[in-house]
Amino acid sequence: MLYPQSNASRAVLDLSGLWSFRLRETDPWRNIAVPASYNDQVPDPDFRNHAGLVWYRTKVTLPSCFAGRRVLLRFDAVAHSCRVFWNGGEIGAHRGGFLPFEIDLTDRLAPGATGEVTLEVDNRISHSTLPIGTEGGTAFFGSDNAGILSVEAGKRFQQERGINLPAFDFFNYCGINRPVRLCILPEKYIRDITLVPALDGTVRFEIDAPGIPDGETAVSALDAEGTEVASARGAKGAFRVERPHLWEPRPGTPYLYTARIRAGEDTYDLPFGIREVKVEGTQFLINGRPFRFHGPCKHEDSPFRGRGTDPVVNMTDINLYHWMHANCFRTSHYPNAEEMYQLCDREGIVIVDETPAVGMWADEHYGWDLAEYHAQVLRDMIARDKNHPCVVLWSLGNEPSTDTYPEKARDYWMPLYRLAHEADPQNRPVTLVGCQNMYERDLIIPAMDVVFINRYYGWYNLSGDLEAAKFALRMELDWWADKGKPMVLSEFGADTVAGLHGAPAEMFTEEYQVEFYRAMDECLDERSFVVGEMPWVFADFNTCQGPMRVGGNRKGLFTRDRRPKMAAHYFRGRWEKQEQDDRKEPR
Ligand code: GCB
Repeated sequence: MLYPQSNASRAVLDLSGLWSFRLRETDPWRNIAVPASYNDQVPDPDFRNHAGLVWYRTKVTLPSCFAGRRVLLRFDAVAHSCRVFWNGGEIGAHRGGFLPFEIDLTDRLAPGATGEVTLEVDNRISHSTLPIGTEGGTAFFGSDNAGILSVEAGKRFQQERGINLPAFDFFNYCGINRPVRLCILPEKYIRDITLVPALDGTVRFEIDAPGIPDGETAVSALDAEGTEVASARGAKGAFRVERPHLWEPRPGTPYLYTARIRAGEDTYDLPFGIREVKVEGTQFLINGRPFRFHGPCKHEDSPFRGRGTDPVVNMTDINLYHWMHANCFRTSHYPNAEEMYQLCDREGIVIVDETPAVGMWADEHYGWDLAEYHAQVLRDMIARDKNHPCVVLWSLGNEPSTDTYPEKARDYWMPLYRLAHEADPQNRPVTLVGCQNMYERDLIIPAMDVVFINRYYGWYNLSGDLEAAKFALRMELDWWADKGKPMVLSEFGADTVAGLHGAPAEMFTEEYQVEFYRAMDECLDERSFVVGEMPWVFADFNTCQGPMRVGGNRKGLFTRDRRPKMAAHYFRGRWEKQEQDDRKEPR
């Protein structure tokens, strides 16, 4: 699905602003800002902790100058599922809170007329949503005191009120988290574009424009100055850019071309980069050169907006990545807003794109009926993000159980692994992010193109003892060393209260966070098959309440309002040096 665009043949009307909102069907309507999570916009625990349906409503007018045009109502993301009503009648529904969907309003909204759109949004999480809710089981953190009569009764009490606790460690921010727009297009229009660039400048293309003859379809490639450098006719084929400027994941060099597509009356400008991603032996290659991932994982989380999209927050965050000399992040634990990928295309930051399959750590989860829906989400994510040069790797999910029933895990994940390869026209490498577990029993994580493992030696285990943590990590790395795969330490971190200091360094102090990273890095630097480190996490973030969380998850290198802790300075120095080394001689 193409991102909305205003150009010579298309217009976009942004429906951001104040909408009417209510938590219960019987409540009076009140104001709420869109796009943003609703949870933090009202200082009322009902808003923060609500589990169930909520309603949004607004008026939509189509200016009369758009007579004869096709009109699509596009939602970039509504968490977690919703039904859409037009003037009271249901016109569509969508499952999943992190990917876009659109509804055709052409026959419903006449030029010059006004209609009313109402959304019934469901934020409940369960065994059939991604991410996963507990359905009365153990929350992500905290003791479940299984078997104690009164505690079990308390859990049933929660469940009867529709409350499933998140089986994941981030706040269940919900609502219309991303922009809503009216897209006004020619009656027959370009529905999708696929580009597959190669290093020699050849770009294969396919244009999906239903009802428009191939003869009326063409593409021209423009360089960064807007000069045409290649062209081709037809809906499918290839063009060749001579002496191409490559898209490189380095600040200042992510060269972007534009594919200007024409089909009938419609036109669409799609930025693209020429770059190649490959795994060879224990190396991850971008444009044939070994690439080392260094950048913290990232949540969509900020004060006031919750998980709501904000271009200023995005820009600030990416500039902090540049400040740290970070070159990548993982969209932990769901596909991010499309604006972020556009920004990273332009800024040369690499993205590992992850589905919202998080919280599948319960041993029994392979018995749930999720595989088909998971496959759909994976397909949709790839369809949305396939053309972005910044996306170099797909992540099928985060930290599922893979060691209790290794065969069941294999039967669940391998079809998804194959699907990701088939669905991606650029055939990027695929991974699944592994939990700290009995890795020697695991059949799945070692089978991925790149091994991504999350480890908390020195934090959740061997707590406070960094010598023991190093000993254990080295022992594990020995085990991975002969698997012949590139590896990334895809999470490691320590909760740190900004401003809390200690000599000697103890857990939760800024000094401990730095010592922790220094200790882990010492082990990683000894291994050439380790091609990256992704500290957990970029910034402190909001999460569910629990005895191990004081005002959210504090493992940020930055506070939630983006002030650097000492560890941010540590990585800034380390990654600047790595950046210089990488420039000098490829490993
Ligand atoms: C993990 C999870 C991440 C958590 C993190 C933590 O392994 O992947 O979602 O937030 O640990 O801080 O515990």
